[in-house]
Formats: sequence, structure tokens, C-alpha cells
Amino acid sequence: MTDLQLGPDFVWGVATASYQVEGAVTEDGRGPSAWDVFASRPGTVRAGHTGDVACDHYHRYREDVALMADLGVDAYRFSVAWPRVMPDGMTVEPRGLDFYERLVDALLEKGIQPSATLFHWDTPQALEGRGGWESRDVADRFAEYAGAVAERLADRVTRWMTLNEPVVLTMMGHATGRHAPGKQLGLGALQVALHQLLAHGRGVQALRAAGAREIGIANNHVPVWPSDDHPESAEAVAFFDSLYNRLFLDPLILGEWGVDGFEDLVEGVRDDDLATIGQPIDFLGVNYYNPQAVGAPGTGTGTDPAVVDGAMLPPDLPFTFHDIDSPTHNDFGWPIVPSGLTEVLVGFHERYGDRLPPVYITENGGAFNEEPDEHGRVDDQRRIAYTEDHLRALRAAMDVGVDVRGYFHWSLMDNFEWAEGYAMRFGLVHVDFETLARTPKDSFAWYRDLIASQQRSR
Ligand code: IFM
Repeated sequence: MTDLQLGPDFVWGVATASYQVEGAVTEDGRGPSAWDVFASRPGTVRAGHTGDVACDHYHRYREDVALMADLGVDAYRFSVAWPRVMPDGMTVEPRGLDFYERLVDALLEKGIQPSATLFHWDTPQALEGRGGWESRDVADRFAEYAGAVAERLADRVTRWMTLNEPVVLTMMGHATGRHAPGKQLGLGALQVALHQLLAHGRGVQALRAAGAREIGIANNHVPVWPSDDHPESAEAVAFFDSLYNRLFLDPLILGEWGVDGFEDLVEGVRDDDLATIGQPIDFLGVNYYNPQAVGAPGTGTGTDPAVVDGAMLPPDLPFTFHDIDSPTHNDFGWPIVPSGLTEVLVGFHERYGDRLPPVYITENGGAFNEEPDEHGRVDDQRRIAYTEDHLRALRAAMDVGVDVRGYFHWSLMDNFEWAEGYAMRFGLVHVDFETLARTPKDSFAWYRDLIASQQRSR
């Protein structure tokens, strides 16, 4: 890696999310989230796992911050649990804010920049009961929540992200029902997209009003490839690309709806919605895992490729998914295609030009399920190769002019991988989910050495 240089100011980080690591789901007044309720329903999560304990980061955050200090990261991307801060979706629970204040202060003591995501899918169940993301009211509730968190922490949090992967909450949470809250609305899920866009815009306003400095959003992006050269497949690609990549970017960056006919597909769009949504942002967070091949309806699988055991897509969608022919896959079955990261970033650079904000890679990583050997060593060469190859792909995008400011590896540690429970391990640190013992993997040492070598040029 000695030839790879991403620059002296490049920010090196790791990422996690509240429901995936914290546990302590009933402590200090936390209310239930949509994920607590969903995971408690039989058949929703592999092996009946839940986030009740997860990595117990709520209690062990000091140990985890010490691990990050050993790793030498510049920044930690965590998420704030909305139901900890507003258990009923409306009233502030100060003990919830106290936890994030302790975490932020522990990070600052070690010189690590706190990078907070306000919403990583754990909607307060109280709001879910009032229509959740299908109700426009959620945007105002989110703005109040964003303001409450920022009033406490804006002076110490370096960068903020309003939402994590709104496209996944839309598609897996509300179109296919594979994630909480388990709704199967098909294209009706676009209503949820409108309300997340509004929540983002209103959230940015609330953050700024409370003095937050660097503000952005993190979304999941894929290069979309045609399964074959039929014109119908090209149409399917254009539609899926708009749904996956443009739905949450065009309104923010161009001030236009990203999906053709959006105003007819959703209810209640108001004249000033695009202005609310298009608040200036300071950076764009890109989460990249793999490309997606799609074809015309009826040509491929009706299976959602984001899960190994196959949630069915609603039949009304104007595309089907196809497998990518890749020599390597991770243990989730996702194809490993580093050049897809270059393609996504260069594609945005071409589409949005000077209006594209500076980019952070806010997630990138893979499920590689290596376990400790008899000496306790976790030899995860596949994660090292994956990360190195993706960093080279990132460098290639920077070389053609994309302004990328940092990289957050997903994840600091193995954690609750949503519908897959604890079966998929994305961490640089192995977690034994019986004892909660943390064991840095070989990839941890590799990433530490890489970061140190990059920081020497400062
Ligand atoms: O674990 C998730 C994370 O919560 C959101 N982005 C993708 C990761 C891997 O599936």
C-alpha cells in the first residue's frame, strides 16, 4: 500500500449504527423502536436474533473508543438512537442525550472527531403507531429531534448526517418488507421517500439553527448495469437508477425530483417542498457495497438481492434483478466489484458537476465471517484485500477530479446485521456475541498501519 496516498487532510474513520451496536434497549428511558418491534416478530430476523444486547456498546463505549484510539482513526461515525432521545417521538429524555454526550466527550479526549448520523432506521415505535414514515408529520417530528440533539452537541460534533440510506428504508422497509417496519407497499413506498426528503430538509434547517457546522446525508449507491442489450432492459436500468441513485440526490443537488412522474406517484406534494428539501449541504456521504444488474420485468429474479435468503419483490415493479458475474463474492453473496465505486463517484461528478458537494465514503466493507483460530487470531485476508482494492478505486475517482474528503470503514466491529442477525460479520474487530469479548482482526492491524502511513505525510 505504500504507493497509495490519499492526501494529508484525508479523514480516516470507522462507522457503526445505534441499533446494531448499542443494546441496552430499555435503559435510561429509551422507548421501543420499529426495529425492536419488528425483530420480536417470529420469522423476521435470522435465528430470532434481536438488538437487545448487540455489542453492548452502550456500556462498553469506553473500551470501544480505546480500540479506535489504537486504530488511530481521525473520526468515528456513530448514529444517535431517536427513541433514546425522544422515547415517545416528541418529549426529550435527557438521559438519552447524556449517553451521546459521554460518548462524544470520550472521543474528543482521544482526538477523534465525532461524526453523528441522526437516523439510522430506528424510528420511535410511538411514531410508527401514528403512521410512521407514511405520514408527513414525521418530518416535523424529525426536525424537533434534530434540534434537540444539536442544541446539546453542536459545539462538539464535527460533522452531522441527517439520514442513513433513505433508499434502503424506502425499499427494504416499505416496498419489500424485509426490514422494519415490514411494510410491502411496492412503488407506494415512494410516499416514504418524500417524507424522508422533507425530514432531511427540515433537519438541516434545525441543525443549522442550533449551530451545527458540517452537515450532510449518507445514502447507499450502486452502479446499475443492464442484464442484456434489449431496449426494455435499458428502460429498466434507467428507472432503477432513478429510484436508487437519483431519488435522494436530484432534489438535494439539482432542486428537481429524481424519478419521472414523482408528483403523480406520491400524494400531497406542495409547491415549496423542493425548496425545503434543497437546503445547502456541506458534504455528501456515499455508502458503497456493490453494483446491481437489472433487466426488464419477467427476465430475472423477483428476489431482493440485498438478502441471502431471498425476500420477494412486489410484482408491480418495472424491473427484475439479475446476478452479477463476478469472480468473488462476500459471505453475504454480494459481488465484489471495486471499480463500481469509481463508477458511482465519476458518474456523480459528470451528472452534478460543480454542484456535487465534497464526498465522504461513509460506509464500505464486506461480510467476511472468519472466526478466531485456536490462538485467538482472526486472519481475515479477504477483508484486507477488499478494503485495499476499494481504496485504490477511490483514488482512481479522485485522480479524475472527484473531491473525496474521507473514508469510514463499515464497520468498527461485528454487529447486528439487520435481517441477518449476527450471522454476517463486517467488523475490523471480532465480537464474541456470547461473552461480548472484542478481538481485533488482522484487518485491524492492517488498517492501523495504513492510517499511520498516511498520517505521516501530515
Ligand atoms: O449494516 C449495514 C448498515 O446498517 C447500512 N449499510 C449497509 C451495511 C451492511 O449491510
